[in-house]
Amino acid sequence: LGRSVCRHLHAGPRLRALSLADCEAMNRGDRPLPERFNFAGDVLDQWARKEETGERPAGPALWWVSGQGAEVKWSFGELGTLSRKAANVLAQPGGLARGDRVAVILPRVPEWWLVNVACMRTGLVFMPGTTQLTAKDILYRLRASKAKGLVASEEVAPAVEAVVSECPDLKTKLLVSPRSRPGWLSFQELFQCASAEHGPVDTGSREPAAIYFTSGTTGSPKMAQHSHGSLGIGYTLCGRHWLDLKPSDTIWNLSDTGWIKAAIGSVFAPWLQGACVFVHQMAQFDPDTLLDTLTTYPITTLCCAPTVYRMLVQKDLERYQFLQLRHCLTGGEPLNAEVREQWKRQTGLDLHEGYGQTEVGIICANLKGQDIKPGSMGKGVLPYDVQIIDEDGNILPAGKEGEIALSLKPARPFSFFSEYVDNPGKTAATERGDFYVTGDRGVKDSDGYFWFVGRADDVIITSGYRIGPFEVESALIEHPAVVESAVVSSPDPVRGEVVKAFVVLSAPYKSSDPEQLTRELQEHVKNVTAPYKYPRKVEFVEQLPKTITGKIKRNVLRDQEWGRT
Ligand code: BCO
Repeated sequence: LGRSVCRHLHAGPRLRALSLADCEAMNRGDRPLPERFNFAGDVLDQWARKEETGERPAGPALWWVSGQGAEVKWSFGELGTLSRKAANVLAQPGGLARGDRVAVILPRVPEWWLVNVACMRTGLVFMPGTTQLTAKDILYRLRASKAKGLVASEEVAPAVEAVVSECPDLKTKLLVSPRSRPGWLSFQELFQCASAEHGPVDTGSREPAAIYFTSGTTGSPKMAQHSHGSLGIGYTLCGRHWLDLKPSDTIWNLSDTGWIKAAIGSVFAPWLQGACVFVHQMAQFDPDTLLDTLTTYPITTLCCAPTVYRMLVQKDLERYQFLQLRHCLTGGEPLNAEVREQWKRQTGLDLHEGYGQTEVGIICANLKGQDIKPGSMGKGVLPYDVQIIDEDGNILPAGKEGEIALSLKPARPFSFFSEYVDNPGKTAATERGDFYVTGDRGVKDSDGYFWFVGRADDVIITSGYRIGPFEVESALIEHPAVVESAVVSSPDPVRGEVVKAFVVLSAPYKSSDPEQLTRELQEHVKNVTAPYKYPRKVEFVEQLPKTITGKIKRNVLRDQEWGRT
């Protein structure tokens, strides 16, 4: 794609008088959200103009490397031209129109960023998914969302083809691959001949922009919907004060394209600040490749899950001379004080933890320049008023454990998700009195620092993923060996916690070799649902603890795992 960049200037960028300072004022609550907002038109195209006038230093907006010699470097101007071409592909011949939902299941390839921006330009609702999704996951997502379009890579195509006949709403399938495939439109071919003339749709700031699927204790993942304003303006202060980015910075955020952390760290927060987003495709995560990359490329800012840092501190880090690394961030799961200390000792760099959720973005963080209390996830960040509340919605005093909650007064913050689509009951359940409740438990100390305690429900937080036990139990029950199961978290030195399944076996399997059966069940789960959810520990039991009404008591098993009474 890099070679096909047209040097002529973009068509009709609609520049509004919306500055970074305006966005910051909105984040602080000092200014209302504008009626209309489109990140591509109002932010990205402004940076393209600043490149032309020299107000932004020369340097890429997106710098992608494959790890096998291929490289793409796009300025904001080039990103503008190319994403306009992509927008034209989606609109025609893709036949997709404003408000249509589009599932985008791509690995970390440059096209993911193009399609993302193209969806903003055309007003399509972007629905990212990890390439670990299986046919069953894809079917659920396409049907639940009534997606009209799908953009996928070759590795995902067979899973899509296996279920597409059950998705009557899906009318467009675009394949991102150098090869064509029957039944698919070729994104690459259409892109080559697409026009670079496209004016962004004048989207409303509260108009739906993206849907993220999130796991809960019960049922299938929910569809958390975000607006153009919540994503495109909501991360301004986070980009400046947590990520500490300037236009001269280059950030590498490792998150998979399927998670909101990719939107935060690899799209909105960096590009609001005019910084460069660095991407290493890295099909399979490898700590050595990560360290080599930091010594090869001028990455100033690194963001990855605590599990990654836990893996990195096991290496001899003093052997590595990082080229320009100056600021390190982490989030998605709790960071141990000990890992922070080891990273600091070996690299001289602090780890700045952020805590957040798909629904509301970053809630607490150790901002640059703030004193860090090891083990704490920092203080509440704007635009949020973060409190610890009790079961009746009352604010608890410092030092008291309760649920982490965000004030809905004087108004629901604009950076919140708008709703769980088609699920008013679950949307309403996130509110308690004047607060949005996170479902996480914590403590606020007398200095205003927050300390994570754990989930208030059965959701498992492992390697930065949030996994609903029900999804794993549903996968296990499809295996003939499983009569019933209970899935809970279990401690793990590298991944923080892992998924553990307690399994009651059916009679024919009771005499099976436990190790072999464990492997079989693990493979089975990896095939039925996204592999990152598979139980890394399995224990076979005669029966599960239950309430008098027959409900499985996961808490008893979880307490047992964690050595709690
Ligand atoms: O460990 P195993 O090898 O036994 O299993 C791994 C993979 O090998 C396997 N797998 C992957 N694709 C497969 C497959 N198996 C079969 N077929 C396939 N197609 O499944 C297991 C996946 O586990 P993993 O993803 O944890 O892999 P890995 O390589 O150990 O990666 C480690 C991490 C730390 C890089 C990875 O876990 C990770 O990226 N974690 C971060 C997740 C994240 O970004 N979370 C943020 C969510 S958004 C948020 O928190 C909101 C904040 C505001």
